[in-house]
Amino acid sequence: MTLLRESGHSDRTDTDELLSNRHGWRIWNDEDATRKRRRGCNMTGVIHKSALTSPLETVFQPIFETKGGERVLHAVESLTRGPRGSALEQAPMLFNYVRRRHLEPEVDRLCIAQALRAAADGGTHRIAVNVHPVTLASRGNFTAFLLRESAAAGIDRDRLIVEIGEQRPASDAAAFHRTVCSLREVGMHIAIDDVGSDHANYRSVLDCRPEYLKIDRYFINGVADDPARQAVVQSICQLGSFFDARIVAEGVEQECDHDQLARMGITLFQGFLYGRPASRPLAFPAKGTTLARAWLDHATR
Ligand SMILES: [Ca+2]
Repeated sequence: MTLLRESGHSDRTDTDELLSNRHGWRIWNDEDATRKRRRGCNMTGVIHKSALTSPLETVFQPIFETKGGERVLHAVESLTRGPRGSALEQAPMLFNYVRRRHLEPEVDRLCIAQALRAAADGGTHRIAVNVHPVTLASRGNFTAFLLRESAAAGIDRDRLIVEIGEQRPASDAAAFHRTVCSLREVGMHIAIDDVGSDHANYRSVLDCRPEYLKIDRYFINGVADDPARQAVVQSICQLGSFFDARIVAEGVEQECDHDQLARMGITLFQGFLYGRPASRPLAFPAKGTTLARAWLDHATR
């Protein structure tokens, strides 16, 4: 994959125009980039994979577990932001673009490699990385890639959680299934992301037998005052119980929602209430009631 800036370009689409906003960063696969150069496009600021002082930024957000009245760090999820100041800075815009250009396998791998390097400075908590289903079904051995990158970062494989998003199902279901099985065989953990939203469905739960179900924030925000949301959350909890999967509440921002979710038996929480994404995972203490505060202090520094 190549990340680059270009100028003097004549065949822009609306999307291209959007992406050329301000700093003009665009993401190309290598084939397209080569074709552009052959056509004499004037390109500057090329950054190759081998020289990744990447314009993509990795941040981490904690997932806390409540245990005996304490909040213990269970995992950190690595998140990616696009080039700062560009139209792609926010993750939804970045990954919408990536999906439109069918660059999921390349960008997912880039983000994961970068995240594992950034997370390499110790700790025993788990590290969650995000992948698209199509990445798991793509050519190239994704499990081998993940083993290689985690080993290079000195991160034990059983600390890794692979969060499978639901934006677009993989067309090659058999290849997808093989990769999920091989990830599990080597000791990695599987999570289904944003359960309840978009394409998220029970088929993924059946096919992946995940160890985690992450409930989409849509159902979490306002759950304290909404019996309908409570019913949805309860049904996902029951599903998790049947499959022996742990439930993670995503996007928790209100103390009252936290309390309601805790009453419903949820013990894993992620959201601004506990910690905003931060650029570096600290060397976290294994547990401690002040951990959430320490994270917040760090994140807002
Ligand atoms: Ca996720």
